[in-house]
Order: sequence, then structure tokens, then C-alpha cells
Amino acid sequence: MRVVNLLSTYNERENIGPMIEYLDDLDKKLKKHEFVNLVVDSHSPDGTGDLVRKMMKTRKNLHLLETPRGLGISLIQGYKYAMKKLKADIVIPNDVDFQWHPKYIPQMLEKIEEGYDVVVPSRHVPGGKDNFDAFRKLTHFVSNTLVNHYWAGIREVKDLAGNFKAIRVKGILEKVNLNKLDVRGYVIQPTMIYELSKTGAKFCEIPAVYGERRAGKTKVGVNIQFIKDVIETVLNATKIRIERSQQVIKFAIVGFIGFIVNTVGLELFVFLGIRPSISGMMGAELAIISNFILNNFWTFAAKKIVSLRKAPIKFLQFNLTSIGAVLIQGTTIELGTLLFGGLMNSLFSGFLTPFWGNNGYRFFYIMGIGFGLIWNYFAYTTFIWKTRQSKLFGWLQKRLG
Ligand SMILES: Nc1nc2c(ncn2[C@@H]2O[C@H](COP(=O)(O)OP(=O)(O)O)[C@@H](O)[C@H]2O)c(=O)[nH]1
Ligand SMILES: [Mg+2]
Repeated sequence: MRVVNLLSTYNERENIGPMIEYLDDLDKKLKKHEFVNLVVDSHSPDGTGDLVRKMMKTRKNLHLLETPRGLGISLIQGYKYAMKKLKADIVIPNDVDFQWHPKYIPQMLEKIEEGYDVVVPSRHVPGGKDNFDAFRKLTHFVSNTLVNHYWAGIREVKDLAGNFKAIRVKGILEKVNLNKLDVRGYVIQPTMIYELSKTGAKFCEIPAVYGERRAGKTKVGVNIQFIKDVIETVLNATKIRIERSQQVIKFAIVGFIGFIVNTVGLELFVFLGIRPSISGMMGAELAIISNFILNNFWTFAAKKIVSLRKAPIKFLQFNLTSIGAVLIQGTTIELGTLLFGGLMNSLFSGFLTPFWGNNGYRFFYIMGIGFGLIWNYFAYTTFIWKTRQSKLFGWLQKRLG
């Protein structure tokens, strides 16, 4: 596979050479992969760009892209260039100061081959470590854990702040709308994890040690840029929070529409003389069709199953997982009316007779809907739009791919 190492630099004259040489050596060792190195440099005043141009004379696989100042803006342009111009299969963004050591790359590529889409070296899984001083520990904790994990709700991986990661292009990075991303600074990191999660990517974290800077100075410090970064981080996290809640609200609206469809169907089929339990199941099937269409094109639009070849398979799969709710509804109505129908009729006599009298099935219908909802929520998030990893059904989840 074609791996593009996306190296961002700002005043990294001393580090960029050794990084490119290290990657060239690694490239020779990895038989299955071909490395292309792309440096995105924001016109570093120390002449990093000139040095790269000089190295390009003896290397065919080295490219330079000059970008405006800002890590976010530079990475976004770099991702696009890596996909469009360099035809990457995998993109691995990294710093060039060796704090994230490129020695982890072979292990990251193995995980991609295993089927993961995004592999994140992490300081927050057992075996991982950082070398932060007290100030960086605090700012990292606030932005990574409090703001991005808890407030924004980005929970796909624990370490959201690092640049280093391996990303599959096909079906994943290519689906991220990079033109829409409006981030300039370091906030690009949690934002990318969030955007990647919307494509349905499978994430994996591997333990990594964040080491010492090889040479040069960090660009993070308390200055105007730092304050801008803090503001951008909080605003961006809030935007993500709102976007995520919108998904829950949409899911609820779709569910409500499904409920109306189910009810109208039930009443219609009962009116036509069909047994209540069967009518309920037929109504439920109509609701399933409406739920599938609305959720696919609206609630989970980002994970939309577009290809016409795949849609029928997904719909069938969707039906199979929802069949639980249909059966639950049928059984609840059938057993309810059979066992407690008489009781219901005597309970709801009098002024409620027009609604409940002899129509006890309505009560069990509502009950069946309740049970069915619980089942559906579990089934949708486990098998269809996969927003959760199931321990119990992990193997089935994988097979349904
Ligand atoms: N292209 C580009 N790269 C940048 C910019 N700011 C920082 N970088 C690079 O991003 C990487 C991480 O920055 P660094 O200062 O090491 O941050 P730290 O590791 O969190 O202290 C380094 O390779 C920097 O050279 C920028 O404005 N443009
Ligand atoms: Mg660094």
C-alpha cells in the first residue's frame, strides 16, 4: 500500500533531515508498503523549506507543500494533497521532532491490515506515557479530557490531542469533508477524530511513549496564539456537542414518525378485519421501512449507505435486526389480549368504552412498542450505524461489517 507520511514543520531545520532519513530506512525494511513523504511547511523563517527542496534533488518520493501559518490549516491542505496528488492509501501525519517516534509505524500499519481504519498511538492506555511538565499536564488534561472527551463527547479514543496516527483513505479519510473544516490551530486533532468517527471508522489505540524533543523549540507557549487556541478549542467542542445532540433529537423525531406509521397501519389493518397481533406486526414493518429511509438519509446522513449495490443488503440486515421488535410487538399483543383481554374490557368500561372497550389490543400495542424500542436502540447502534462496540456480539458485529 502507498503510505504518505504527512510531516508538518515550522522551524524544524535540525529535525526534518533525520526524520526523512529514518523514514527512508524504514521504507526499505517494509516490503508490503511504499513510502511517500510530504512535508507541509508554513514558510519557516529558519529555512526548513529550502533544506527539503535540497533533499528532493536526490529523492523521488519527497514532496513539499507550502502552507499558511497554523497546524490545522497546514494539515487540511496536506491531507487533500496526499489523497489527490499523491494517491495515498494510508496517511500518517506526524510531527518531525521525534516526540512521537516513527518506530511505531510498522505496528500501526499491521493494525490497519488487521482491519482497523484509524490507529492512534496513545498516552492514555496501559503502557503509554507522556513527558509533560506540570503546565502541559494541566493544559492537556483540561483540553483533552475535560473539554474534548467530556464536554464535546468525543470518546472514540482516549488520546485526542496527538498528531501521529495512521488513517485509511478508502471509505474513511476520503469521506471527510475537509473543505468544510474551519479550524486553524491544534484543535484540528480532536476535530479529525470526530470527523473520522462520523464516517463509521473502526478505531484502535496502541500504547506509545511521548518522548523528548530531539532539537529546536516547541511552538506551544503562553502567548497570543495560546489564547487563540484555547478559545478555538472551547468553541469547537461546543459546536461538536450541539451537532451530536442534533443526532439524538433527529433519532427521536424519526422514532416518533415511525410510531405514527405503526399506529395508523395497525388501526387500518384491524379495520380491514385482520387479527390485531398480525396488524401490529404489519404496521411495525411499515415503520421499519420509514425508519430506515429517514435515519439513513437524515439522522446518520454522514454514514449514509450510498451505493445502490449496498443499500438493499443493508436494508435486509436492518430488517433482520428489527425483526426482534416486530416479533416483540406481535407477541405482546397476542398474549396480552389472550390473557388479559377480558380484564381490560371490564376495567375500561364506561366513558372509555369507545376507545378501550373490546380494543384492549391498543394497550398491549403501546406496551409492545415500549419493549420494541429498547430492542431497536440496541440493535441499531450495534449492527447498523455502529456507534457502540458490543462485547457480547463483537464477533457478529465484525462479520456484518
Ligand atoms: N506546517 C506547520 N507546522 C507546524 C505549525 N506549528 C507547529 N507545527 C509543527 O507541528 C508539530 C508539533 O509542534 P510542537 O511545537 O512540537 O508541539 P508540541 O509537541 O505539542 O510541543 C511540529 O512538527 C511543528 O513543527 C505551523 O504553523 N505550520
Ligand atoms: Mg513536539
